[in-house]
Amino acid sequence: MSIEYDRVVTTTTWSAGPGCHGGCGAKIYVKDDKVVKVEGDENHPWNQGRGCARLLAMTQYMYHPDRITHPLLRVGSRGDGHFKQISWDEAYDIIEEKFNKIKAEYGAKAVIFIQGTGRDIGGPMSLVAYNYGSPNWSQLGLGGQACYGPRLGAMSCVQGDTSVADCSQFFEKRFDDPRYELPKYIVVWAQDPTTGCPDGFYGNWVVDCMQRGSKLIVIDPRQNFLTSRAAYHLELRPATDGALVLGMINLIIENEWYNKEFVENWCTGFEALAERVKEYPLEKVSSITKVPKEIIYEATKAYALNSPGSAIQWGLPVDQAPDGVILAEAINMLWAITGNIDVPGGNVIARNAYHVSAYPFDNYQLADMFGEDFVEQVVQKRIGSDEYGWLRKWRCYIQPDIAVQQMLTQNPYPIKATWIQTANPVANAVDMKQHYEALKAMDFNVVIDLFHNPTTMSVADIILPAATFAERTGFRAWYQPVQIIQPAVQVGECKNDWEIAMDMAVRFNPELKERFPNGIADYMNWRLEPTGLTYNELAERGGWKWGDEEGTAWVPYKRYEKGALRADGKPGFRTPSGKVELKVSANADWGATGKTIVDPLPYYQEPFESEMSTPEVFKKYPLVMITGRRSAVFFHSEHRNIPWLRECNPYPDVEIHPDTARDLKIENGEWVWIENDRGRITRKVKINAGINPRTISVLHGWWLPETEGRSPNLFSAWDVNCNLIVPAGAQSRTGYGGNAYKYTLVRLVKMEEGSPCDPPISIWGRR
Ligand SMILES: Nc1nc2c(c(=O)[nH]1)N[C@H]1C(S)=C(S)[C@@H](COP(=O)(O)OP(=O)(O)OC[C@H]3O[C@@H](n4cnc5c(=O)[nH]c(N)nc54)[C@H](O)[C@@H]3O)O[C@H]1N2
Ligand SMILES: Nc1nc2c(c(=O)[nH]1)N[C@H]1C(S)=C(S)[C@@H](COP(=O)(O)OP(=O)(O)OC[C@H]3O[C@@H](n4cnc5c(=O)[nH]c(N)nc54)[C@H](O)[C@@H]3O)O[C@H]1N2
Ligand SMILES: [Mo]
Repeated sequence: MSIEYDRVVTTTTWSAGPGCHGGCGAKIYVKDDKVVKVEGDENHPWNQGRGCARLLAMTQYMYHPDRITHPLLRVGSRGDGHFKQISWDEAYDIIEEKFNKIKAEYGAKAVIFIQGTGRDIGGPMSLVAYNYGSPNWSQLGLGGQACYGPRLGAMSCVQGDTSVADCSQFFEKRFDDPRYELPKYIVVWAQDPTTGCPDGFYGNWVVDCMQRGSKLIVIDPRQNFLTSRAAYHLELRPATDGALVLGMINLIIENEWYNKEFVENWCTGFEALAERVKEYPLEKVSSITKVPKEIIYEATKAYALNSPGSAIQWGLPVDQAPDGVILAEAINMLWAITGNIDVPGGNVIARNAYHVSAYPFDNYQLADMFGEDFVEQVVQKRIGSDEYGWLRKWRCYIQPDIAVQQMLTQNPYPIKATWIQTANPVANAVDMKQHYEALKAMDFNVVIDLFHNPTTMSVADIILPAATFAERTGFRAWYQPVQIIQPAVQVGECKNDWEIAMDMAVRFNPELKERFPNGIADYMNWRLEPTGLTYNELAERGGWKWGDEEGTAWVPYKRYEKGALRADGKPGFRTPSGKVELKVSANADWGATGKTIVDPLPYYQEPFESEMSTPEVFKKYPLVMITGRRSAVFFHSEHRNIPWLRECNPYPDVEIHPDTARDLKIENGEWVWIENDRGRITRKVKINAGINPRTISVLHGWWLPETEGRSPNLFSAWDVNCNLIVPAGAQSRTGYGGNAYKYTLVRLVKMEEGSPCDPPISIWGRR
């Protein structure tokens, strides 16, 4: 398509727009100060010109008639949809007054700061929280904090560092770098990378590797683009990955397919692990997982005998398995005993270049900014920290399942207000009704968003309009490279999230103004300091800097031999023993209060509700519902209002196998109820032979922006959103991981005429 434009701005996608975890280089075409087209930047080493549907639809997103472009104050009662436009100063005054009143009466910890997924909000949001004085911030509603946190924590305990599949992403010349070797096999474990590009990993890198010769082993209960091209597809019963991995480790040890040199020199606890996995012989594992024995055997052998030099790339269902942390530890051990840590084509250690991070402060930086006492207070007072050792030691979030209970009971101390920035908990939280009630119980909720949604409509008292990535400055530091976000245009009065955070942080702590007199410009330069460049200097050199100084912690490979990983500069790993721990000493610390005891060796835990653990419930609800596999056109609850994107997936549907449809006498395209004891939702049937007959799959995050937003309808969220029937309650012993996102038991019921969304209103013809 040829378009007229007067300038092109190159930038990095992170935060509002595509929604994702970012990283792509993008080109923004501007005409008369309006964006007319957005596409991938062909010069950017990350995505090399490619761009997803959500990036291409940016113009519809930015200039959508429903976009909120001014601060809004609720004027009617909550839920009736009446808001009035106010100025930024008025909005800030009201928030300052309300928050300070709460602080005076209940203490600053009575305000919870709530973010959504891995956008760039962690740093700025913690800036507001800590300058206000509250230790409490988190992803409220993300039961068990079950998104990447469990995997990151598990790796930090087992090997002291994060690893990712080596797709050459640590080299600027990418596949052409002479140090690089292609993975022989890539095990894609519970991930659909080409759809989601999650967690700093550009999914199409897997395809790039396949095109160059890597073979795939995919572990997924549903067929997709990658399973159809895999050498082995292990179509397991959902949430039984824990049994599978222990069975694989057992096979590898039994057959001596492991890497003796690496195990002897760099691991501890091998004998204990070998003993434990004997409890998982092939026969048993096959009967738990429903994967045929031969396939488990052959796939394990292919991976092990092509190692070192094969990689595992894993996804969200690992965290969301019944004990996500333990499963993640076990998978980490699998790549360790095969010698795949930090070798070309293996699971390469992933440190941020120059250790720059846009994300939360570590305790050292916190102490520098607020003093040791404050750090101690943050760590001790954080909700859930007396129960779970991890919250004190490792991650700075509060435990979200305990937090929602505390909002409802006001025990052990009152929670009175929330600050919600980049999150839509009423449409995304596990057991959304409970979260809706908890937020309604608050005296005051601030929401910073771009559109109305079920959360803004039902609980927001003030809404602040956020800018898209195309309208703002920022930087992205997630592995490689360190790169900046540059504004192309301004839309309405929308503001950069970082600026909003800094504005409020300064109001709560005027001293911050002395430290950062130029606001976020100074703040960013402070964060970017280790690169030796300022924001403006990065802009001048094209927008990014690649860290490639041999011998540093951020340059591969075999850093454990070079002494590049540990603070003391000695060879080895950043664990207490200096080795990869196959019997995990850190697990003992997680339950340091004595409330939780965590086994140092991996084990399998059956879902709390399943055909094996609760056969009577299974009789009533014989289908396993997988929720939230990613859709390329939606990001969580977003984009249902973007015509180009909604057209690709117009209805909230449910994928079911043809045999299941036949048994239930259900036709393709028919509307059905999906129900369990928690309630029921409605969906349109989409028959898919690529899903197991006893499993159904639905997308999460659904609401219908074209329907009535005011309570009680709330954009039909109560009718179509699966989190109404996904139960809450973290089951993982560490407080991290778990929840039935991928294995809720349900049944399908044929619907009588006149469903609440039969047919939903077509939105692309509306305006
Ligand atoms: N059933 C089920 N539920 C799930 C999941 C699942 O697999 N199944 N996945 C879970 C997971 S892994 C996660 S991480 C959570 C995600 O949960 P959330 O991150 O809360 O999900 P979003 O729907 O993307 O909500 C983000 C909100 O922030 C707004 N927003 C987007 N970008 C920006 C920005 O840059 N600034 C501001 N101020 N606002 C912005 C959007 O308009 C939207 O309203 O959902 C969880 N929920
Ligand atoms: N377009 C788009 N991209 C996204 C998001 C989005 O909403 N939209 N969300 C982002 C976020 S916050 C996250 S956390 C990531 C998540 O993205 P991923 O890590 O890829 O996770 P999912 O999409 O939940 O599931 C991946 C695959 O696991 C399979 N699966 C389901 N249950 C099981 C199981 O029990 N075992 C195994 N082995 N496989 C299972 C599903 O069928 C699916 O193919 O995506 C991110 N990227
Ligand atoms: Mo996530």
